[in-house]
Amino acid sequence: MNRKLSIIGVPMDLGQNRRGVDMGPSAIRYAGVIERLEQLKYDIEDLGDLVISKPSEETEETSEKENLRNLKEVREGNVALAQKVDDIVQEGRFPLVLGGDHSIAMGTLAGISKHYGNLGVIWYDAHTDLNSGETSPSGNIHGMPLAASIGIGNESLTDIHGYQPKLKPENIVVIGARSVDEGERELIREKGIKVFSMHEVDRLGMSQVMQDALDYLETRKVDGVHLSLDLDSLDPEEAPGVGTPVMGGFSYRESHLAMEMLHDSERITSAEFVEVNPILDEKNKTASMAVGLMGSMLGEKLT
Ligand code: B3U
Ligand code: MN
Ligand code: MN
Repeated sequence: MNRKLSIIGVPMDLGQNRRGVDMGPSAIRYAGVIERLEQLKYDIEDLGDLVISKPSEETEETSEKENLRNLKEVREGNVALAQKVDDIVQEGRFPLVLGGDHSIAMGTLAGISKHYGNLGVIWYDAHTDLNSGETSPSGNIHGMPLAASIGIGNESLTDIHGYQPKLKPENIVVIGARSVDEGERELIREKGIKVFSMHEVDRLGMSQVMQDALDYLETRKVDGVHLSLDLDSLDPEEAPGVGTPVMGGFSYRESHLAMEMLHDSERITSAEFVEVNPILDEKNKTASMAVGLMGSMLGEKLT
């Protein structure tokens, strides 16, 4: 495990239409992320938060036509993030990105994937985020980052950081899916994307699913694994502070196990934790869970 960690916050909430996720990085910091990870003896560099611009009226008009809400600002934020993450990896450090809505995964992956020939991704989410302007029921770009990263969708999203695609569809594993749109289903079938829905987790248990996910990426001979964790993967009863809650999610315990297994695999090379919405949260519970999960992913153990 890389002992050098760089943390960057991305107060982005333009990838969807509920305000509040822009405060995610503050809430995660308030929940003690730096102190928690320092206890694990990491060399931590806190790069602070990126500045995200406010949308203009002109943007609203164009994005409505394309069914891509706040396209210009979402792209700009991701272009800036890609460069930051690129620099972090270049310096030999582990990027830990704090969201913000899930649209920021486009920038994170753009910065990381440049440094890998065959990057793998674990997408831990209630959704598959495989929409494009053509298929999206909402026009929200936070439902599109995985599609954009495999080169599907509007050029200004697919070519962030000047290259595409960032990922091969066969190097993706989705875990926790339970709300998938029709267009996304088609893409999953067409591209053969590996999805462990809640059905598989219920039948096999998290331990087996995680093992299968890691084994699958091993057969793909990936040279790095990025974890993209959307807090809405957890059950909203436990983690209410997320923008798009979907019933029937993971428990905090199951997710801890998943993170510990990921750590023990010694495969993980970067991570992001997204969609914490403190306005909808109870006593910063969801942000605290995010911090707990980061701890497990980075090797925190009781014994
Ligand atoms: N699939 C829906 C809902 C959604 C996706 N990601 C989140 N919600 N967080 C959409 O709008 O694309
Ligand atoms: Mn998501
Ligand atoms: Mn989600």
